[in-house]
Amino acid sequence: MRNLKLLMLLFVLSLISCSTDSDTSEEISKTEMKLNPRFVNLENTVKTIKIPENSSLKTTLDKEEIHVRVFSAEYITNGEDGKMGNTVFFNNGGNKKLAGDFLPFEFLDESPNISYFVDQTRPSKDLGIEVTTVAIDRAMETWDGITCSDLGIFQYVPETTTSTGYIVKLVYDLGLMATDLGGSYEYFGDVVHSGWLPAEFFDVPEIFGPEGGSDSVLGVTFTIQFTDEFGNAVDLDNNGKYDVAWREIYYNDAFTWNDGSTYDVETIALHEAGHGLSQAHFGKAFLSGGNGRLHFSPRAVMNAAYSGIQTEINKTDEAGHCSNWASWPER
Ligand SMILES: [Ca+2]
Ligand SMILES: [Ca+2]
Ligand SMILES: [Ca+2]
Ligand SMILES: [Zn+2]
Repeated sequence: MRNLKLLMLLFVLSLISCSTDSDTSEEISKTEMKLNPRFVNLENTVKTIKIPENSSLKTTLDKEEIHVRVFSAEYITNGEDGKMGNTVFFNNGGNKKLAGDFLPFEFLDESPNISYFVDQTRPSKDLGIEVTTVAIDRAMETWDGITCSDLGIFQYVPETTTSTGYIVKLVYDLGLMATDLGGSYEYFGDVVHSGWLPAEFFDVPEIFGPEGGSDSVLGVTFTIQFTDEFGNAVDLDNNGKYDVAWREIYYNDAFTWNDGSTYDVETIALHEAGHGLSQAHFGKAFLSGGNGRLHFSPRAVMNAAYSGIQTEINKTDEAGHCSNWASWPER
């Protein structure tokens, strides 16, 4: 009986302490934000691209051309209004989270080293193309500088001089966007920074959802994968991952961009280049207080929303990078 009384007392005390906690502690009022990836059907995305002269695929396949299609999109938000970045899979009927990765011994450029290209035809409204290009170069060098991997990141010299962008051409050709923003179904490097696009692109509902993303999405990386002539995904190296042809990055010109302050080009370029190097979003997102701002635990370059300048690789970012690239190109 005495034990029961003691138990009751403890129970009441614990109730009191709980209610006190929820009034004063931010920990309790934090809400974890979780988003499931979206799965989208897009018809007629298979395109034939010319295999560049120096590509090992040209000799292996003994072909002039190869087929590609869009595999996924990963976008980062500005972290306001509780809106978080997400991943979209263009699976056409499937609803499985799939993984894609570069081929270690077959490639469209001249080596297993990672090539990149910065489009000079789509500058931001806020900064000169030379300023944003140097910021993107710094971001690429930061990933290259990680010592667990030897990516040998280099600047690709494309065979054609048209503007880059399978995606930007595709959305126009499919009638998903009214304005022709150029682009071409050609290879411009493993990781292509395709430049700044207007709000119209970031409001294409097939990619960014029914609400559109022009007021929340800062940048997006698309994965373009190899397919057979019928558009079926291929896994030429049999590693259980679909083969990535290249990745394509776009920045939202509806935001104001800066070099060294918010919204910082190098920070977003570092994040997008992380996707370019096969890394997914990482870190738990919390909504705290009433201001709709997202906070992350741990804070990392690969968080799904912007939370201020990050131009150095966080420990968890590095762990993710190394698990994927430490033994590249041997697997
Ligand atoms: Ca390469
Ligand atoms: Ca390195
Ligand atoms: Ca594969
Ligand atoms: Zn992202």
